[in-house]
Formats: sequence, structure tokens, C-alpha cells
Amino acid sequence: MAKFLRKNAWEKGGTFDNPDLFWYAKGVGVLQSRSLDDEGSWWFFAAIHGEEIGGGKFPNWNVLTGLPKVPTAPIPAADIVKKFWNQCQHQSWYFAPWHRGYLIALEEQVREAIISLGGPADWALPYWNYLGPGDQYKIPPAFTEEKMPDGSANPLYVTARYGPKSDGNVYIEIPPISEVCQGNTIYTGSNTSTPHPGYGGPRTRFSHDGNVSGNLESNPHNLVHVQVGGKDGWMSDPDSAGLDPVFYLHHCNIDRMWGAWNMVNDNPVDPTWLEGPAAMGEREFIMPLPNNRKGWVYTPKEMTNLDTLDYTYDDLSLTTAPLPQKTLAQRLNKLGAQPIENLHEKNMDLGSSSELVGANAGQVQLDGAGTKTSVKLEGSSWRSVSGSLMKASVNSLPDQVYLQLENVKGSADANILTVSVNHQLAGYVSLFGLRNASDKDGHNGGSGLTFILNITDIIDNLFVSNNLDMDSLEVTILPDNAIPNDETITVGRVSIYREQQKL
Ligand SMILES: [Cu+2]
Repeated sequence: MAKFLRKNAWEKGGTFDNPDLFWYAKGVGVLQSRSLDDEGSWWFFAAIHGEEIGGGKFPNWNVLTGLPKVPTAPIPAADIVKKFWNQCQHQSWYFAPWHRGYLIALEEQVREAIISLGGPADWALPYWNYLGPGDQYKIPPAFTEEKMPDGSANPLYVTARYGPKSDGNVYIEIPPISEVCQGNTIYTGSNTSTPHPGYGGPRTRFSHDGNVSGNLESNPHNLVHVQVGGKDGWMSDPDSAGLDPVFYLHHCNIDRMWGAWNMVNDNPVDPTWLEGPAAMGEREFIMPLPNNRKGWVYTPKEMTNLDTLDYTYDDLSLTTAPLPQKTLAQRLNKLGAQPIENLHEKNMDLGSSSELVGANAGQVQLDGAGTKTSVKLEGSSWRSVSGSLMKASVNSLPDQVYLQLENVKGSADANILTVSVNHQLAGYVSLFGLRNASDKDGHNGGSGLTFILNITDIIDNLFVSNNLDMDSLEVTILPDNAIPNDETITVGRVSIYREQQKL
């Protein structure tokens, strides 16, 4: 039996009548009263996630506006900073396990503070299931009240949280946010329902920022961040996100989704994943605990199974995403392939046989009104796509087709791009992490973010309507929010790939 049960934050209407939220606020208040250089402080924990928002050396957070006031001193000793700060794993197969350990440590710190105030010894971090029914797409009201019920300041209240329209109304838009990622059956790699690089992210080394997000990280995770934060909100940038108390409820839900996914899918067994980057001589995953401020070191292997940890969730059912078998059967039917039977294998791995079938002329700069670019298709490889659709059957699976926005660069994360191909919606991508990924002096050399969208359905529609014989595809990229005059967002190249499938 797990000792601690993480429950839905929207219980009791998401107000302070929910004891999990009431005590979370109280505990956060204690952590916020500690100084920046205290390993058990709110500010120290936010810096563990990331603090390089000013782009130089600390006090980077002095660029932040809004309440509560964020301290920028006293800075801990250099070796402490080096060991703990700027640790979060993004665009990486370590994304889920690193954040699981981070939440466990934060939860222990908050629980210890709650107990010191006479609160419940079994308190656990609640989750915000923005994809749940009813009002749950809205931020729980306890986060938007200026005051606690007794009239004291509410530690969960943050002013720099602006919502999807950047007007202060904080909620999650569904779509673009969805649970589609839960249908991917492969942790690192692709299958018929969701594109590369799999559910959990691409194989990387220690990856404080990177290039391509896995499906869980991409949607819902990245999209929720910029929808909550909005323009200049703390949640919109990984180097300030950990300052907002709602961050941990968002990540608690992401952790719950991973737990639910594990009810039917397996994590990697590759030792480089299980042992983590420290086994390769890189930084270790390390968190200060209340009784161990020097640090608890953990590996993905220790995070892989909820049964071996001391917490669980009141709800680990997530079944809205269609199973890949079902999607493949539907697809074959649509393409006129008969009969569909024996479609029971669980993992339909696409393998690594992908081929470039076209690219646009080169870099494009995004425009607030939408940017159009033409992707020229290469004759022979494009004919392989139509050929595979023509002879589609259970024994000869049709190609998957992907659109790639390569090396997207810019200075602000708070935007979502709507991407269309020949006027059909291809998908949405969030620019969370863009500033970091574009920084030439940053961890990733400034190569930007790359987004991969599965456009197989669009291609199937063109095929079924007899319109696949063409020289180019028209791609439109429309930013959600206006791009200010002093910012530019560029896309290095727009390309299209085909990938063969096998059962
Ligand atoms: Cu996050």
C-alpha cells in the first residue's frame, strides 16, 4: 500500500475547502519564507528546475515582474549552485523520470512544512487534470484568490499568470490540448498513432534543453505551460516556471499520465536510460530533502514503477486515446483495403526507415498574419508514398507521412503555432523552451527546436479524393499571439518525410 495518495485538485470545487489545496498553500508559504540560499526554500527549488532567464549569471530573476516578489539574493555557494541548479530535463527521454524525482522532493519539503504547522501528516500533492470533465479546464480557484480564508496573503496567488489569450483569464483550451499522446505504445520511437520521437522523448544525454520533445512533453505538457503563462508569464519559460505554485500541480498531472500509460505500456530497458546521465559521467539527478539537504541522488530506474514508490494516484485511468490497432484498422478501411483482421499486435514499430520526400526553399520568418511556404516534393520518393497507399493492406502497410519544422528559433517562449497543410489542420506546437534552445551560448549550441507532426491523415484524404499527384504541398504556420516588433521567430526549414511501416 502506498503511503500517500495524490488526488484531484478540483475536489470541493478547487477552492480552499479542499484540504489538499488549503495545506498546500500553507506549506508553500513556509517554503517562501525561507531564503534563496536555503536548500529547502521555494526559490531554491524553482532554481533547481532553471533560473537562467536573464541569459547570463544570477541574479537572472531580476528581470521578472509581478507578485510575489522573487528574491535574487543571497546566492548559494558556487559548488551548491553547480550541483543543484538548472537541472531539469527537457526534449529528452529523461523528461518523465527527472520530473518525478523533482516532485517527490518538493512534496516532501512541503509536507514537512505542513506537519510543522500541525497539518495532516499524510498530505500529498494534488494534480490539476485540465483534460477532465466539467470546469476542470480552468485553473482551480484557490490559485486566483488574493487572500486565504483568514484574510492572510495567499501563497498560491501569482500575478504573472496570463492565460491563453494573455488577458489574465487562465484556462486550458481543448483542443489543442489533448490526451492523444497516451495512445503511443513506444517510449522512445514511433508507431501508427503518434509520430517520433515516441511517448517519452528522444534518446539524449543530460538534456537541460534540447531539440525535439516526446509526445507527452509536447502535448499536453508544453502547450499547458504557455497557455497558463501567456505572454511574459512565469509558467511560459522553464527558467521561471518553477516559481509558480501551479507548476507542480501541472507536473503532478503529467506524472499521473505517465503512471496511467505504464498500466499498459513499458518503459525503456536500455541501461543508458535506466542508469541516467550520471552513469555516462555527466551530472547526476539530485534533490535536497528535509532530512538530507546534501542531496538525494536518484536514477530513472528508481522512478520507473509507481508500485515501488510511496505514493499513488486516486485515478490512473486514461482511456480516451484510441488504440493504435483501431486507428490502423480505420485507416486501411478508408484506403479501401479489405479485409481487416488479425490486427492484434501491440507494438507496431515504424523502424528507422524514413526518407526525405521534400523541403521548402529554406529559412522563413514567421509573421503574425500567418506564413505560407511551399514544400517541393521530390518525384520518385513521393511516388513511393502514393504507391504504398495504392497497394495498402494488412500485409503491406501504407507509409506514414511527417511534416517537420526544423530549427525553429526565437527569443520568447509564450506562443503556440497552428500548422496547416493544404488548408487542413496538421497540428499545434508550443514554443516552450524556445529561448533556451536558441541561445548560442546555451547548453544546446543554439540549434533551436524541431517539431514533428504526423500528417498521414491529410495525405490519405488527398489520396482518397484523387489529389495526391502534385509537385508541392502548401504549409501555413500561424502564431496564436502577435509577435512583438522586437522579436523574431524563424523556421530553418520545412520538410516532409515518409516512413515505412511493418507489423
Ligand atoms: Cu514543465
